[in-house]
Amino acid sequence: MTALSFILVGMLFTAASPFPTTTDERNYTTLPEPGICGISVADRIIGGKKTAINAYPWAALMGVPASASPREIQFLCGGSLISEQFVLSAAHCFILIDPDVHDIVVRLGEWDIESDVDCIGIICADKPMDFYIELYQLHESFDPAWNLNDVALMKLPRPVGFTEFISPVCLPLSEDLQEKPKIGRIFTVIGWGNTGRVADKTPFYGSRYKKETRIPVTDSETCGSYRTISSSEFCAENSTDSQSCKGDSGGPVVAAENDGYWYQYGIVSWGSPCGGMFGNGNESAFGVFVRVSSFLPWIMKTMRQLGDTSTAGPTDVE
Ligand code: 4AZ
Repeated sequence: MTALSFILVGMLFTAASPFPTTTDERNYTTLPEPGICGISVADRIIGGKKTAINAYPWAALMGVPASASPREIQFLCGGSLISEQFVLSAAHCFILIDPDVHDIVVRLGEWDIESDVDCIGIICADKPMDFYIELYQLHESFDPAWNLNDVALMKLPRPVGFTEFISPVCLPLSEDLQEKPKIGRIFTVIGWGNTGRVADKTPFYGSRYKKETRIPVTDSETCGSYRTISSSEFCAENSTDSQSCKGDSGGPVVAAENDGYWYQYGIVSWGSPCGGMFGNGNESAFGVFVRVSSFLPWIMKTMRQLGDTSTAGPTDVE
């Protein structure tokens, strides 16, 4: 999404429901434990910032069949695998979809969109897997005008088996991981969004390779020129060289914790025009990210409502 072209004066927004003070363990049973989730090699390919071929195996792409050639997929957004059957993304990704289009595709296990089997040297990944989404849910309070509560969940048609190239990210379920991210903390954002490098583009999408970049958390004022930043969002990025961009929306913002596992703290939502207002890289840059910890109750409730068939127990629909 490009920058919202209006300015908010003096309005305050109600945040999504705060996290409950008592933690209901039962809610968490459908999400994987650290060790099942959060496994990634952390080495980076310096320079191009392409990820390693097996890094961040939860990174997903979301798209629709391309109208010009329906056997190809027009990717629209990123997402993240959070369990065997659920992919987290941004709600605004779905308003980009033509109402006549009913086929939404999630791709897992991708690295290079342009090649069938991805290899770096002699190391090759499994082929990516495409799933048609049966069910998805946008946050009930998603506000498309202001991009508030910009969260969505998609349910895969069947549980996906985890591999070296497809496995979930952990969510910050323990209370110590739910604090507001500290200013200056470095997160990693992952996606196939625009890079400005024409040579790396695909015909339909921003970057052909899965990419990562490191972004610092900044104070909310940095992002406050369009509208007030809600407490269920956080503000990050301060340089046009290292930021999320069009096509990264819905994708994960992650960090490795002391336990060695990777946790998802943010979802790419919106921000200043990437590359700067005039594309010369000189203006200030900012990105606004959905704060995942503000939406844990919603994620858990929605997983149950959509029916989490990856657990043995009966589905507890509210
Ligand atoms: C976009 O257009 C977009 N750097 C996403 C993130 C940011 C800017 C734009 C923030 O989807």
